[in-house]
Amino acid sequence: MKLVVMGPHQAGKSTLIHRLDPWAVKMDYSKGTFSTTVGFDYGIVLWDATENRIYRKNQIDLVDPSNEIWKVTITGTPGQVSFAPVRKVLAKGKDGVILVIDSARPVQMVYALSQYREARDAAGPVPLIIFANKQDLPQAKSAETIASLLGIRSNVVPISALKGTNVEESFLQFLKEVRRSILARSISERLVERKEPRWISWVRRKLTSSV
Ligand SMILES: Nc1nc2c(ncn2[C@@H]2O[C@H](COP(=O)(O)OP(=O)(O)O)[C@@H](O)[C@H]2O)c(=O)[nH]1
Ligand SMILES: [Mg+2]
Repeated sequence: MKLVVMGPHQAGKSTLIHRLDPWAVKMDYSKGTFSTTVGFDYGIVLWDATENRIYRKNQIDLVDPSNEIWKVTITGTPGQVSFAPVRKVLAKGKDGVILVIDSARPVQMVYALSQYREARDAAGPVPLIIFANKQDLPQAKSAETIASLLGIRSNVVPISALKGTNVEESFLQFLKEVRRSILARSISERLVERKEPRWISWVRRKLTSSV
């Protein structure tokens, strides 16, 4: 399962990825206040879909191999406006998109909105979730306000990547949605591969399921 994390510069993408995978690779240039992600963050976790829990690198021995286990890769993207072509490449072919927004800086919303469109175009019809980050700050706008600023109705979840509030729960919820979408896609791809009319597949399914 391949996920991509998008969002404006300083929204909290690196913090989120490191919260999910403390061993994530981070490529930041840092000198005083002049700090930025120049490349991208990259993390890996294992998801036990049977028990719905996440395992980090140091917990691999605890994984029960008889359960349904997914390797989940999380690729961050550089958030600056000028990096749009890089984001496009990184978002291509991913199974799900996480958009991180700084809820305390609604002026960023215009960048968030353009990245939302970018993500939609680049990733295609895969699940997308919006994390309304930095909810620990008193000036943070609510998830509902963020949703209405973006002009969308659902899938905006309040989190604090810094404190870890609501991160793992929302992430697990999203993994379930991505899993459903991957399975649905692989079924329809198989139908296409067989190159037979859909009604024949339908009859075949009916016949085999009644045995
Ligand atoms: N208060 C608060 N600060 C956060 C949160 N998440 C990230 N930050 C801070 O916001 C700044 C930018 O975070 P970073 O993860 O580097 O953003 P990125 O540019 O999107 O990768 C850093 O100083 C973080 O410590 C959060 O949930 N709450
Ligand atoms: Mg970063």
